[in-house]
Amino acid sequence: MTNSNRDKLFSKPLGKVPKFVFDSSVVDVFPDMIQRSVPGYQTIINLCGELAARYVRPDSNCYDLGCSLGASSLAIAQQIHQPGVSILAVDNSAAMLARCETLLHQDNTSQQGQSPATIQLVEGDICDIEITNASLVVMNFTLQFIAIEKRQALLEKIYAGLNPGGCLVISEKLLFEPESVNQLLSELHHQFKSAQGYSDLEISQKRDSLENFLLPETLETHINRIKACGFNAASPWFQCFNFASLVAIK
Ligand code: GEK
Repeated sequence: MTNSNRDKLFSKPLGKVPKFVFDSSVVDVFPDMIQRSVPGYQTIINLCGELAARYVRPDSNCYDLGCSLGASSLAIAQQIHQPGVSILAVDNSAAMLARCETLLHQDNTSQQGQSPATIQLVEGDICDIEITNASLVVMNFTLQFIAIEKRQALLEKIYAGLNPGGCLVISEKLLFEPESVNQLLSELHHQFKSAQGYSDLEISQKRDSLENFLLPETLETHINRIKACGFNAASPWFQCFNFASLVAIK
């Protein structure tokens, strides 16, 4: 995931800011954009590898839902030593998957394919794909882009496709109550982005672009939904400002 171009997509005044899309201009800067926008991103990706080491079983599937450039899939693959494991990396952006394929090929060459797991790229909507025989499902910063009314059905499908003892990771931007706390954590996130070199103009235009597209919910809403699907246990394991990662075990 190196050689990323610097994200300057929102650096010039855009007038009416267009709705965010995962197109080739985003793909070109994506690793830089996500590292400088999501506090704790790399920690969360690394943890997916640790969880893979614990939960992935031989002859099972892992799903990376909203895989973008495959960061989570690679972290998972590096920790898998069992035979017969397929990692299905799913995204509905053709531009993302095309770049992901190139990066996976480079990684495979540089690391000489050390993992016995295979990574298969699947172009599709995560709400439409089948999930079967899964020992690990990760959804890092993707559920937030799914229409709220589709989230329960998606979680139920994941639950049904996980084998007993299987693990689900959901990482999201969160909403907080009361509004005073939400405001504080948003401001701390803003401060984080400033410290990463984003100008106030970039931060505010990006926020406008994501308005009504990235739809955060409270931690309580996420936990209640996860439990309503039947998961035995669910807990946040990481939080930095208004970003968190949750783990749930079937
Ligand atoms: C990472 N997980 O680097 N079906 C499939 N993919 C979707 C859908 C959908 N309905 N909606 C959005 N996406 C990655 C980062 S980025 C997060 C995930 C971010 C895809 C979209 O194309 C994009 O690649 C990804 O979800 C979200 O750990 O940009 O903030």
